[in-house]
Amino acid sequence: MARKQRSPEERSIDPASQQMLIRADELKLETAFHRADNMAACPIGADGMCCKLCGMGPCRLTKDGSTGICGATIDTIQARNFVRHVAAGAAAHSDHGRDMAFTLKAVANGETEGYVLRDIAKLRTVATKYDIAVEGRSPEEIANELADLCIAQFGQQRGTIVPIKRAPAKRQKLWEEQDLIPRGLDREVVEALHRTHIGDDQEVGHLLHHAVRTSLTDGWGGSLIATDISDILFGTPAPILGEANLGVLKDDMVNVVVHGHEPTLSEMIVAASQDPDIVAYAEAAGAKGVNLSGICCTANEVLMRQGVPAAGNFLQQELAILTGAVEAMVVDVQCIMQALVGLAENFHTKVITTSPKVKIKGATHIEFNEHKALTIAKNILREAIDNYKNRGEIEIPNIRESLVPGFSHEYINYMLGGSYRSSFRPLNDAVMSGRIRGIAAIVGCNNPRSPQDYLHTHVTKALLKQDVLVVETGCGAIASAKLGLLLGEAGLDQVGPGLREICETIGIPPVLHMGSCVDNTRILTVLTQIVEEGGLGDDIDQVPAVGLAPEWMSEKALTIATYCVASGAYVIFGGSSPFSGMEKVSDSDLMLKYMSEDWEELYGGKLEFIGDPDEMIKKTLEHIDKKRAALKLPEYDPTRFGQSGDDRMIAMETLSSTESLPLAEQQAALYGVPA
Ligand code: XCC
Repeated sequence: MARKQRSPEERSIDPASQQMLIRADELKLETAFHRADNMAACPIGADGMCCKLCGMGPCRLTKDGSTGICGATIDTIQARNFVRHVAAGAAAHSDHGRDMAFTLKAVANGETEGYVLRDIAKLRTVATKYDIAVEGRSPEEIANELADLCIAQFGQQRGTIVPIKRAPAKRQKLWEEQDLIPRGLDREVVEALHRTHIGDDQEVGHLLHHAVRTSLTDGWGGSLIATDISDILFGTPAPILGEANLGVLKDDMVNVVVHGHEPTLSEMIVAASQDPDIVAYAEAAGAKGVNLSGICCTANEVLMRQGVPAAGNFLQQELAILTGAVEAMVVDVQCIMQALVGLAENFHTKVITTSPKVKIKGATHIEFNEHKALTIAKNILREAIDNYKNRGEIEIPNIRESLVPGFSHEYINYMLGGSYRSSFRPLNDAVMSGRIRGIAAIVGCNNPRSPQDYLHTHVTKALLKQDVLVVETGCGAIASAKLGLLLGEAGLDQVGPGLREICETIGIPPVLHMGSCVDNTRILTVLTQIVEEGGLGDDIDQVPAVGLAPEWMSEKALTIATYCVASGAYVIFGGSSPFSGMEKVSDSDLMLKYMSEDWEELYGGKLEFIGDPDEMIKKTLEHIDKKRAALKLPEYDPTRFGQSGDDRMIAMETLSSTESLPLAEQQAALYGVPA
């Protein structure tokens, strides 16, 4: 029997996506939205009660007390599956960091083509944090030593990884006491695989302890390395004007969409697209030039540094191809759907894989290597330009929104404190006074099982009204961008009075775009700096802050959740728990108990899965208020704020309405005194 298909409006709240979903139906083509409707999730897998770790199974467990053929209980199976998810996510992010470290090393040795050490200040700051001497040394010497130190973290066998020292002192001590500090990045991932092999670790608490240690190799290891080195090589982000949504594709230019996660190739494609030879080559092909845009986190990387527009988030990768206007989709690693190649066969679009780690059957493979980066980037663009003549009928939704991304923690520090006294003091003060009730980090993916962008933006908008400052990364940030929430003026009438006052005073949007998924480490850095500034506790678990991933789907998201919990954060994920089976068949659900009660006791943070977005909002505010009360901060009261910002707005309106009057009368009107 054919399964019920959702309408485009039920599949996405984004009008550009809806338009492309209608086009897909007209062309009788499938997308992830269609496949999600056609295939219900496997119920046993969805409950986390399937074990396929050996050849005696797969074992499908459905009742309390049932076990796998080896005798493994449901709890053990769920914990083992969780450890493997976390290890995969940590491996993905950390491997990204490893490649960045190798690139830094090659740049320092002058072995690459097209790269420079762009942010020397950040290079010196990071090096100093790791006790690398900087005075009297050339940037190349410092970069060489920093690269060696970063590379060594991966293969280190004993001791503790160095980047962990970036966490608050109290948190480091807690990790040390609980034997949680990773010994080496690769070692923990390998041990996670070993421990979950048939016949190894089978105690839930012991397995989860290693899941937490493995997750720390990501947040306070590989991802931190990836973010730092990206900034050193391509510049630390600062606010820049950009655009988002499918309407950024151009009907008269060669459209090249970069998709995946790593900035190394995409940054070179940006440079190559401006090369006069490439522009002339595109013009000779009858186009006005090359128009670059991005999808997923590669989009975030080039958006926040170069202002390259984002064509969309995870669920728009297929929709971009459906426009018929994409000459090449150039992919690197992670979140790339295999379906792209089959879909592209209905159009002229070339899917070009570039990573030595990722090939897709039917795609064109042009392997990237940093030693010939610019040459390879130009070759890829020539391939796209050659394809322009094959373009057929196109339909580009005329929908795009402006945004201001690029809020690195360095920029937040600068914008709050100014050039001469960069500081988080004003932010801490605003939280302490209650102008800002608390902070929410809303991050993560799209998931075709829920309406695209709805949960992200519903939760974001509700929290802004409650004076919660929102920081975002990944596909969640692109969702808010498309809705206009990442603009200074736009949407300020929809935020609470205290937060509005802050946004107007500093001149920031109510939602701060902090980058890609590896850049969740920027959020950890902000939280650490808030703690170090003083007044909001001496560890991250005391800060009135919550992390949310309402539309998560990737294993990396579970890893991020786990390192955030281990760092002290309350984390709320959308949907139901991928380990919810026991809840259904038994009164005791050990996994859920561990992730909430036990983790809260151990780390001060916890992970919960909440399907209802209004419940997510309620729990977020309750947690923020609980943390405010524990810090003895004034109870949140929106009526106390909003006067100064609004007065200024009224003053400006008064000024413009009295512009034609003599100065004395203008002043009289402004200050409400007789002329
Ligand atoms: Fe992938 Fe980073 Fe998720 Fe988006 S948000 S779907 S992981 S691209 Ni990280």
